[in-house]
Amino acid sequence: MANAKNSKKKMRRIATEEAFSIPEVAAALRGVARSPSHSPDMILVKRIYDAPPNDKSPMGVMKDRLIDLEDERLRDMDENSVDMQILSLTAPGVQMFDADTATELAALANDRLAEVIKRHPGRFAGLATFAPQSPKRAAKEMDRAINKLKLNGFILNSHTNSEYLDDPKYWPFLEAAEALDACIYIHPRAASDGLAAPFRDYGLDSAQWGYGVEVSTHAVRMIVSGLFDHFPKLKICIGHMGEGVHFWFWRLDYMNKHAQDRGSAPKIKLTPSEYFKRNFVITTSGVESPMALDYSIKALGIDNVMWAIDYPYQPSAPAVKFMDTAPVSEAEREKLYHGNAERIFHIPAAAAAKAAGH
Ligand code: 1DF
Ligand code: MN
Repeated sequence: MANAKNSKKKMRRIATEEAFSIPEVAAALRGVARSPSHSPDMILVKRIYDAPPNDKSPMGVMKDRLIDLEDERLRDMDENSVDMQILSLTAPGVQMFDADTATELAALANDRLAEVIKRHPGRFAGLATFAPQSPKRAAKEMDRAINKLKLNGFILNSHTNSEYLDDPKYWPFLEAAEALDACIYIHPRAASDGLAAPFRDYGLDSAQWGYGVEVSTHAVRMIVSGLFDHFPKLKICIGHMGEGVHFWFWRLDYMNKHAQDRGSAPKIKLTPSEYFKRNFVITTSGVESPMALDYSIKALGIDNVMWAIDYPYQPSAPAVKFMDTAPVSEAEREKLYHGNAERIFHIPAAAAAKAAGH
């Protein structure tokens, strides 16, 4: 009924790139932090998982904020009227561990995720993690995560040991994700070995610049390799306003054709921008620019953009303010805030969830 109270009711807010961890994964990352790895991920891994005990710096307290699911996090959500966070195991996930450790910890993280969702119906959904180091076991875990744990999709932190998803060795789990109709969110980690050197200075390793270069390169490799001719229904999500990929549509399409004609790129059925519009969705995580949002909606369509905060790495209040004040119609805001996330991640609409007693 459209009374005054209802018309003032806040739009449902579903935040789609929200990070968490579990103590066991944090402990294993502390082991990585003390290992001789040269990955540029080590800069962040050391700062968060091997912080001195009384480090009260923003990164020093980050581990606690990641592991907390039901205390400060829920208060922050309540204070900002964030109805739901779609949780994902934070970067680099299990991708710096050996295959057996990664497979075991992925299953444990997924179990914990399913438990917390059950304890707080309507407040959390979850993207399952998996170990790309062991593609066949990853495909099995994907099946368990969707069919048994009822999770909502998958998270992958870009490259694994500097290899990308266009490598056919990873295809068993892409086939699984496609068959399960479950979207894979490709989240950043620091650049792969071959890309890494210029990102080691000036804080370029992570969110300032390196993350975007790493994930946009990953997405473009997938597209121009012809991967989506093998998996036409595979859905991939990328954050940070699409990591800039769609800014390059015209040039990508034009130059890919030349690369194909020269024989340096495989022949593919569609243009790169057509694959991006068909197989990708994006989120606004960590990009609160109305101009970038406007371009993204025009380039990709209103059905392909979802709101995100990137809690706890980014504060919730400005992300909410950005979406509350974005220059779009109310019908468009509904899609950005929750409608598209409900469709892509198979989350019951609020009314349906209530009727089912959640
Ligand atoms: C940072 C940013 C760290 C994002 C993240 O996970 C992360 C950061 C380790 O600023 O250090 O997910 N982000 O998505 O922008
Ligand atoms: Mn993030």
